[in-house]
Amino acid sequence: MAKVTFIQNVWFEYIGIASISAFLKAHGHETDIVLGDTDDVIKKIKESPTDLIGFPCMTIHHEWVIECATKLKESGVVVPIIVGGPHPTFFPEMIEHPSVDIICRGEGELPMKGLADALSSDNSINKIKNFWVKENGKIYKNELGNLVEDIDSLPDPDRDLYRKNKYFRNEEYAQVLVSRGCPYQCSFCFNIQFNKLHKGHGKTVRYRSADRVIKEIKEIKDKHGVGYIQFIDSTFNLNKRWFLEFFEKYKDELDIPFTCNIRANLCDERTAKALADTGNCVSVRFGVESGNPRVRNEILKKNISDEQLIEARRMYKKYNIPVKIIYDNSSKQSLSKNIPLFEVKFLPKEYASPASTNIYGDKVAILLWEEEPLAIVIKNKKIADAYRSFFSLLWKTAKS
Ligand code: B12
Ligand code: SF4
Repeated sequence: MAKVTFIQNVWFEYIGIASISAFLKAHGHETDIVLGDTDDVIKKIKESPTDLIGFPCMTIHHEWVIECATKLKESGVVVPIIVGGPHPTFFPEMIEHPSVDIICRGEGELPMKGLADALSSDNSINKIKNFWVKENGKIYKNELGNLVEDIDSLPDPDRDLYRKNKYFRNEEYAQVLVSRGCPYQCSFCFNIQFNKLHKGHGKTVRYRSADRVIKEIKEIKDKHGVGYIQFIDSTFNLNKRWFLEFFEKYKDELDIPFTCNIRANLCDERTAKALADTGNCVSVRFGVESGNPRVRNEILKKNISDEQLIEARRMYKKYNIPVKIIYDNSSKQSLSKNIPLFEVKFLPKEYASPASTNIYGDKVAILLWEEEPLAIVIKNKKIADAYRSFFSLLWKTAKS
């Protein structure tokens, strides 16, 4: 048995980490999580020693992850440090940093079990798929394994991991994931690169069964008193048959308010009615990204027309379901000009988040908050690095 401790400075329940934790526990390992800034982390790791330290890492966090890993090593921590999540998936060269021992590309459940098994039996760790491993100065760049084909075979996310902490204990809402993957090719989203990376490694779009999700929601309601669900799947209405079956069951078996993310071009009367019939749909969210159809479709490759957005909005209005849209602040004028059905409240510029910014090596799509949106593809690594630091700074400033 090995003990794995996850570390993050974001006070948020990550479903990916909760899923890895559940898988490790199901295979006899122990898990823990430490949340806080670097000093808290060092103190807590010293108080409660572990066999392996794991950091989840989005691009926006990569500088902090390196800083914290470095300070952990400097403080005398000798257990391996592994980093997983979107950033090392697309920037595996993160392994070159002296404080990082292993990086994980793509899904983490199976490889983390392999690593925990190896650590508890003193077996070699340098052949585990999805990992790049540094050992005695040499880097082993292992190939990707297949994506988990049947995601129902994974245990439900380990909510106790976070909810044993008093910060999360009384949290009334929970995020729930019903699927993995998206087949669309929006240029600013990680899915296009994720799908390319996993070509030949199994189906990227996968669903849990409707019954399994209903069971999970009942359990978190009973065990953790959850009274509000946010479905975090990027595109909930991809599979119409699944969607209709799921909400039919939701209507019959659950009485909990929820929100979900959908794609406007996939909306129709039946699916809007199915949501309304549950009596619990608080709102749906969809990505408009830009009010300017040229920016939306030619640059961001969203592939959704103004007419489809307007029709989706009309449909939800008919069924009394509020719509929240995701768009870039800069498109204020073109949004209200082209898509008059939306009643939009704009946040001041200071609140704009770099949500529409994604940096994957030379495949960068950045929206700047100008009067008119400006999308740039950066091929030069130095400029990409500068933008990365800029957005990281923006995030730090927003936090403080
Ligand atoms: C839900 C979500 C959120 C939620 C919560 C995050 C959460 N619960 O995980 C919220 C709303 C908070 C959020 C916020 C943001 N998000 Co977000 N989010 C997502 C979303 C839609 C789903 C995440 C998820 O649960 N996936 C399913 C699980 C199973 O997969 P996973 O998280 O990737 O984890 C697996 C692997 O990555 C790996 N893994 C992950 N961590 C680790 C750690 C170790 C040690 C190992 C071995 C493996 C490993 O194993 C996991 C299990 O297989 C993703 C897109 C997506 N579909 O994944 C974007 C995504 C992760 N978000 C993204 C971004 C940009 C953000 C924001 C920066 C947006 C903003 N400007 O505010 C903020 C950051 C806030 C913060 N300070 O952390 C980007 C990240 C891109 C990048 N290059 O880093 C993504 C990929 C979407 C995109 N635009 O392309 N997000
Ligand atoms: S539809 Fe949403 S999740 Fe799918 S590729 Fe586009 S932005 Fe990403």
